[in-house]
Amino acid sequence: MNRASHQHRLGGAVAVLIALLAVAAALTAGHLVAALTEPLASPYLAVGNTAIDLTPQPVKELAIDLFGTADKLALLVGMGIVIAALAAVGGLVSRRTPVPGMTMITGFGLLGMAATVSRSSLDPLALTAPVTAALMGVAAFAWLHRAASAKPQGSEPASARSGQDAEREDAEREETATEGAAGGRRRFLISGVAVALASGTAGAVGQLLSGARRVSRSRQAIGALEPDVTAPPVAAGADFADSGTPTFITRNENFYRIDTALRVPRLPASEWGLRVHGMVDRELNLTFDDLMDRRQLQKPITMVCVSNPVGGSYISTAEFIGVPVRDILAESGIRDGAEQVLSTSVDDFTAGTPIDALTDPNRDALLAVGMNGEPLPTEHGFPVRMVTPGLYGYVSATKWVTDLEVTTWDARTYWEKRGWAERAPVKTQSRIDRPKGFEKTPAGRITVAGIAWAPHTGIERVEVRVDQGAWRAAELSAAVNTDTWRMWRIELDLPPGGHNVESRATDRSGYTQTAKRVPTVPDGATGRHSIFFTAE
Ligand SMILES: Nc1nc2c(c(=O)[nH]1)N[C@H]1C(S)=C(S)[C@@H](COP(=O)(O)O)O[C@H]1N2
Ligand SMILES: [Mo]
Repeated sequence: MNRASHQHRLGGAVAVLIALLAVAAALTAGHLVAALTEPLASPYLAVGNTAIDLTPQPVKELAIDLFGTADKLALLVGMGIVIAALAAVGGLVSRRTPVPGMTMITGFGLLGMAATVSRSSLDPLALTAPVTAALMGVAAFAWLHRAASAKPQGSEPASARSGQDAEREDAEREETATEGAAGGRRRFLISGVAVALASGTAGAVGQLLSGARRVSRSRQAIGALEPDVTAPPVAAGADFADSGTPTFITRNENFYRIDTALRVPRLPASEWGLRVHGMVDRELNLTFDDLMDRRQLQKPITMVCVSNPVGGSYISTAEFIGVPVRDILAESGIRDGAEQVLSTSVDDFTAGTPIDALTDPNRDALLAVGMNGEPLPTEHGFPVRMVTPGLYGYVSATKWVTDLEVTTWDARTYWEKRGWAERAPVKTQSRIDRPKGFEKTPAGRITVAGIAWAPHTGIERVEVRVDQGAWRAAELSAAVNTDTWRMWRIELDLPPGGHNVESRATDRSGYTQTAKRVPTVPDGATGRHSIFFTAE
């Protein structure tokens, strides 16, 4: 006698919906608890950060090539799709009993806990987030499953009935089934909406608590910054923006952004602290107020990313305000044999900067608190970051910096472990901004314009040539300081047709940028930028 057909089996759509709702409950409950304990332990982010850490370097580069600065958004969306697909499978294999789905959710909970534990800097309290997520997911799944499987009242298990009785009851049940099913549906509907609402609320509250608001209040409280040593005003002729170059100062919202942070660390100034230790005479522990009490400089500095390809846009200039790193190192003292300062961010990024560059009285490496007159924007390192003129960002510009360790070159950093160079001075390069590649311009007189940079050395000359002809010197914009980019432009008279234009920069050490093309790995791309366009 086969009674299995009487056992309730959920419809596919309902099963998938239950699983999706349970996963939403798990993720949002975890997010809320993480907001109250350790925001970086939010399950979604913990998994995403672990995925970033585990992704092989070539795949990461491919992702950056494909998605550019939207690579993290792409990852989050991709994760959402994968999680939803897994949830759908979990729902479909649980149509008769909730056990397979509950097992899957528990399994993912354990993975989340492992991901959290593997991030060394997190407090043990951070584990409460994945634990809550798992418990909530399992509970929601079981509850919704029961609601959806609710049978008409009064029916008994098939095994307790005789064959005849069962047949009669089944016939009777046919009549009440419609009513019973409607009741079950209603119960499932109410439960589902309740879980969805609770998840939405938990997610929203978690988002609010997790710091965005506290940080914006903290930024507002600091207000406009007043440096002790102000930079001379930027000369009017410092850019050729009307000829197509960028403006000399990049607005904060246009400043390029590169970091490994899936979620921007949100650290109010009151919770920030800097530990200076290692090969020092005196360990220092500074608060934000301690830093604000020290001498602050204002200085325009051009920052460049080592991942900037020839002709690329990962270069910007801001007027930074901050305490010279050399002042802090003078306070702590540096012991013999020290070679680099290993800086660590609140989210465990590390960079290693040569001591020479930081203590050089002529190079204003800063612990920056301000960018273009306002406190650092959150995504550029609020409340404090490093900026070092002349060195690529990955070795010198740690955002959300909380730890400086004076050490030797033996200590290896985030990007060094991934195949990038130990030392990385910015290479002398230039870029053509107008015309754009494959642009059509009117034949005759046209202005070609662009930027050139040799941070901390300074630009001496930029030359341009068309169609492999003779190099001609371009006009340079007013120099601001040797630590910033220089704009250039040149007027050409061109016959109709296709043309190729190239630029090359020479710095104040006499070095002319090489034509040799090398990729960004391991210490920065070289090669001439060249543009093909049509005059007609
Ligand atoms: N905490 C942290 N700081 C960081 C990074 C990072 O990933 N995390 N990236 C570095 C790199 S590679 C560069 S080029 C600069 C970019 O700074 P920006 O985003 O303000 O332009 O920050 C540096 N500081
Ligand atoms: Mo970078």
